[in-house]
Amino acid sequence: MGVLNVTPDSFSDGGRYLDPGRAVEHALGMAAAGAAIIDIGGESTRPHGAREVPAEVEIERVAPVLKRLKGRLRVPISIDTRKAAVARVALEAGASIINDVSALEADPAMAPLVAASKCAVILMHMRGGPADHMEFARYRDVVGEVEACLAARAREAIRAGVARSRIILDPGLGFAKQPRHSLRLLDALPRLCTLGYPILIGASRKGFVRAAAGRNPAAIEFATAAASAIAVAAGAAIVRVHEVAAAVAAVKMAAAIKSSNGGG
Ligand code: PMM
Repeated sequence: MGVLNVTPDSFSDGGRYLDPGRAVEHALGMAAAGAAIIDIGGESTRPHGAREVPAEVEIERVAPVLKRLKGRLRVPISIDTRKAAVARVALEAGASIINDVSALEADPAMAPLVAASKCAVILMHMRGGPADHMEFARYRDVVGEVEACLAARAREAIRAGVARSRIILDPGLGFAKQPRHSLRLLDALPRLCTLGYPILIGASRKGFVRAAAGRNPAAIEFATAAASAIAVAAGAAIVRVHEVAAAVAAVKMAAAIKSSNGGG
C-alpha cells in the first residue's frame, strides 16, 4: 500500500502533494512501482499534536485527486479518514477501502456507511485521538491489550453489518505506542494473525524505525524496508509505505523465502 498524504503537515511528506497534479503523478508513480493499493489521506495523523481538520477541508484536499485519478489507476484506492462525510465522497469517486485509524469509533455514521457500501475497511488500534494519543502509550501487556481491542472492534463492525471478509486489522504502530510497544507488536505479529483477519502493518518512517536505525534519511528507508520484509515474513497481508519500490523488493524477497518451503 503506497501512501499519498494530501496534507500540509503529515509526519514525513507533509506539503509535498497538496497540489492535485503532483498528487496524481505520485499515485501513478507508486502504482507503476508495484503498489497494490493507494492510500489517500487529507488529514494528518502524525504523533504529537496533529491538527484536526473539518470534513470540508479534507474533502477539498482529496476530491480533486480522486476525480483526476478516475480511470487512470488500475489498483484499488483506500481513503484514510475517520469521517463518514469524507469516506462517502471518496467511495462515490471510486475508492473501495476505508482506512479508519479510529476503527469506526470517531464518527457514528462510519459503521453504517461501511456496512451499506460493501467496501473493505481497515480497523486500526489507537487510544485517544491523533492530537493526544501519545498520552495513552501505557500498557501492562501491549500485545494482549491490542489483540483484545482489535478483536472487539472487529466484532463491533460485524454487529453493525460489515461482512467479516471485508475487515482488515492494524495494530497501529506509533499510535499511542512508545517505540518499544511498536517493536513488541511487530515481534508478536504471528499471534495477531491468529485473530483470523488480514493484518496491515504501517512501519514506514515511524519514530520507532528512526529510534532503531538513526535519523539519516537513507537509513530510515532501508530500515523501513527491513521492517516491511519482517512483517510479511511474520504474516502481514499489507504493508503501508511511502517508498514503494523499496517495499516491493523487500516484500518479494520475504515471499520468495516463504514459498521455498517444499522446494527441496
Ligand atoms: N499511519 C499513519 C496514517 N495512517 N493508517 C493505518 N491503517 N496504519 C498506519 O500505521 C497509519 C495510517 C501515519 O503515517 P503518515 O503520516 O506517515 O502517513
